[in-house]
Amino acid sequence: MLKDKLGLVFGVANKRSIAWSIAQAWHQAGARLAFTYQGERLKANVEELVGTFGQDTPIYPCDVTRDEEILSVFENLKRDFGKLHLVLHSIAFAPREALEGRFVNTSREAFRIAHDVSAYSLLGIARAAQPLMTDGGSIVAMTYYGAEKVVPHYNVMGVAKASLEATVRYLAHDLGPDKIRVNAISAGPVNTLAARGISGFGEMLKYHADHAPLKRNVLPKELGDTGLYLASDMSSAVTGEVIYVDCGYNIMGM
Ligand code: NAD
Ligand code: 0WE
Repeated sequence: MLKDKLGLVFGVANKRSIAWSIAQAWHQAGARLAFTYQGERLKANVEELVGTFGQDTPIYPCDVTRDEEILSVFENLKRDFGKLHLVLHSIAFAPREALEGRFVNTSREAFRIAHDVSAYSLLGIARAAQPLMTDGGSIVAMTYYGAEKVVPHYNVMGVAKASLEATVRYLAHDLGPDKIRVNAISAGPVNTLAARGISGFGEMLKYHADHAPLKRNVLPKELGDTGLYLASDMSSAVTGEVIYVDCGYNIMGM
């Protein structure tokens, strides 16, 4: 379904990363992929994972808070691939203390960091990707229900995800004439590195499974399948959307 497509994946930290689930789906559908990693600490992990994709899989360092690192990724990609069809943005961060205390106590600095890493980065990446997406393309970002309803302790991340979702819509409008689609997947809770840093995450998974219509949690493979749909021509008239892949949790009123 993605034969001859070239893709770039942001946000693989380890094998549990949502980015890795979607990258596997894209790879199995025939796409050729490149990856970024956040810092030296994660380089070996990403190298080992992409080793299974063959030797010609480029990997580049990229801390998305640094403009010059985003630009350098796309300079390298221009040299290695020449063009680009698919981008996955699967990145979020807020300082830990902002996810623990009361929302009202969020500092200016924690607010800035959460929005810079989790929302602005999509815009910075989309701007740098656009000149390489000469055949059109698909940009996919990851979001969470805390963007629109209050999830206790998600705090400033919820506000940053609301910004990310609005950024998806404004980018979809702006890049639509270039045949570039921009969408987000709103995933139910998944036990990843980012999630395991949250106290009480185990109870959250159980609560979600108990209250979702399907009475279970989302599987990584199911996020991969939706990522594949959004990357492929199966979704050729879909842009600016937030697609819920949460076993139906978001439809419930009580
Ligand atoms: P993860 O820890 O595997 O992935 C988060 C990634 O963000 C990591 O690869 C990390 O390196 C990267 N990152 C953080 N700061 C960065 C920076 N400054 N520069 C570059 N990269 C940076 O966790 P995950 O759960 O796979 O998270 C991926 C995405 O999915 C996030 O946007 C998250 O909000 C979203 N999401 C997660 C869940 C969940 O329950 N796990 C649910 C819905 C949405
Ligand atoms: O987007 C996320 C989590 C993103 C995240 C995780 C961390 C942990 C370590 C962002 N920043 C940090 N900073 C750290 O220092 N999710 C959707 C998973 C998640 O996190 C929650 C959730 C859910 C769900 C936090 C509180 C309540 C629910």
